Amino acid sequence: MSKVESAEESKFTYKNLLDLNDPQKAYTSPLAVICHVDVNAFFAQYEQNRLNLGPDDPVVCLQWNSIIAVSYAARKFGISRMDSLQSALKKCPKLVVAHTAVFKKGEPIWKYVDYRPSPANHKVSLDPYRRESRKMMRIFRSFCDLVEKASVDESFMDLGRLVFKRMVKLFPEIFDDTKEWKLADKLPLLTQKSFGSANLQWKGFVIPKEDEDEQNGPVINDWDDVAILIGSNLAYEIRKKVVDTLNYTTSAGVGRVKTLAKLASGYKKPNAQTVVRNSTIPEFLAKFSLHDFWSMGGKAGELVSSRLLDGRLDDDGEKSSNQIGFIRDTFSLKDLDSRLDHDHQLAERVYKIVRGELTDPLTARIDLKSMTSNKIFRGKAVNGPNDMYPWFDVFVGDLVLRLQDLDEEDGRIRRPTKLGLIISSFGITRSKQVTISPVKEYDQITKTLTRLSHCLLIELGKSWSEKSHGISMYPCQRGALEISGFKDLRGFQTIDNLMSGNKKLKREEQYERHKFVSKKSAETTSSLHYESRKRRKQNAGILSFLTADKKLKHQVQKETLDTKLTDISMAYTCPECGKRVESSSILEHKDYHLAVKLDAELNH
Ligand code: DCP
Ligand code: CA
Repeated sequence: MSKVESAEESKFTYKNLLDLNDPQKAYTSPLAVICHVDVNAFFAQYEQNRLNLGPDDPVVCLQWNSIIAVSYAARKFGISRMDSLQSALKKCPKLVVAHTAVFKKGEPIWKYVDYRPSPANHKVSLDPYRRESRKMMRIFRSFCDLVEKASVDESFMDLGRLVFKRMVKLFPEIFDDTKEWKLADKLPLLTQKSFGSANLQWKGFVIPKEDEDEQNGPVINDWDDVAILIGSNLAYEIRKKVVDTLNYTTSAGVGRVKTLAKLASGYKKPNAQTVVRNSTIPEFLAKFSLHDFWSMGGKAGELVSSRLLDGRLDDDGEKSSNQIGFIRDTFSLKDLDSRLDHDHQLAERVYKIVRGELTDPLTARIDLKSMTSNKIFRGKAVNGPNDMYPWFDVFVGDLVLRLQDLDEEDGRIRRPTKLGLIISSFGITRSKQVTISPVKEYDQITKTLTRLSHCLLIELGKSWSEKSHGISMYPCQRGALEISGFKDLRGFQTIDNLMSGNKKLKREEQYERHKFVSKKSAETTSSLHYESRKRRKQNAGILSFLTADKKLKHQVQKETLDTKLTDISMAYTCPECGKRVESSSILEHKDYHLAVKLDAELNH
């Protein structure tokens, strides 16, 4: 058991401890405990599980010709992401090569195929991994009230509340009923006796102090060590739950701030955790160089390196030279400020990073903003709209499957109110967006998105030729559909519901509500500008009605709405040719105009 070697009084106050119990404040407390969890060789582990293989089977995950994940068993053969498939197979002939799932051109579902898919006819699907990632998030959230998803396989957790509860329970002397305390009072002194009765064991690799005797284990000086120790137990329990329920090994880091937790989780891999006590922050940071901090890559990192490290950047000596310690011991905050061109924010960040005191908050659930399905095309693979349409089937299928997944995740029904098309050709990227009514049913979303993507393509083609000074949109180098502006339809009366009760309301009318706007200028484009001013006003009414949350109001307004829409559709006059068109034929009529235009454009 750890030895307690406390000073005469604790460094920490009741406020420091109580702050742990408040998600808004916990990360600022010197007793804070942040955990970072990272799945080992994530995609490769997924494939290993899918193929019923074990951790000793060398597995790589392949995307076309590139290895994108390497299992730890395969790493033993010296295989890395940098290897070509051929060189990896040379290093390990028994290598299990699992290609990611793919969509086939023209098909709206992804599959694992038993042949090597080609990029000309397929699009990679990362859906299986995203799904697993969400399952993991659910586990994390079942433990912890504040989880930040940092990437598909990395999350931060603020263990504050959990640590607080355990600490108060295991150390009843902290809130002793017979004693009064104020927020600013120091916590009671930690004794060997009370530590002994708490019966806590460290979990994982605890970064040792220079003079620490490894046999007796890490020494406990104060309550911050107890907090981190409890954090090491919690991290272990969470990781155990992940491996027991989903069969993924992970690595974790536990420390006072996010930067420390993140560096610590990468310190020992696979299937391990590293624990950094506040008293070992300098020893721990000495093992890293400035570039290892993810916020110190790129331009900021270059500036900091060149201004603070001068000649200390030779590759081999990099780590042993203890860059972090050098910066910490050499520059005051004022020095940093003047060396970094008086960028106060950067100077302060560097000052705190090298001390392990950069108290960044965790960003809880970032609500879904947009979803994109994307494909890079090679050569002349997409040389006109007809080459693009089958990819739209893929994009729409991909997006709808992902919406379906989201629905299953938490019972919310998130539906997009915007569809965007993004095309890149010859270094130019242009996009076009359309507003859509949120529709609940998957087959209806599929049809709406498919139809509108075709229209967007034609619209974008037009503005492309107007604005791109002779640079053709075809062959396209990249195409993407993006849905955004999500609305949660739970409890809302949607257009779908209204329509199902009234056979007169067809999808044609729904189509009428789409308004095309260019993403940048929000201009309404001409040929697809079918709505009259009056009509748009009425539609605005429909939308505000849809967002009202009162059932009674729905009932009352439903009839008026139905009448309005029927009236409108009866009175439709085509702005292109001036013909009056029956409601049941509006869509076909518009398709006719689009086809004529498209034909004219293609044969231009
Ligand atoms: N990934 C990718 N292409 C990259 C990097 C990563 O497709 N250039 C995917 C595959 C990885 C997953 O993201 O499995 C997670 O990336 P990590 O960087 O966390 O790498 P791994 O999880 O594969 O390995 P490690 O155990 O080192 O974290
Ligand atoms: Ca990982």
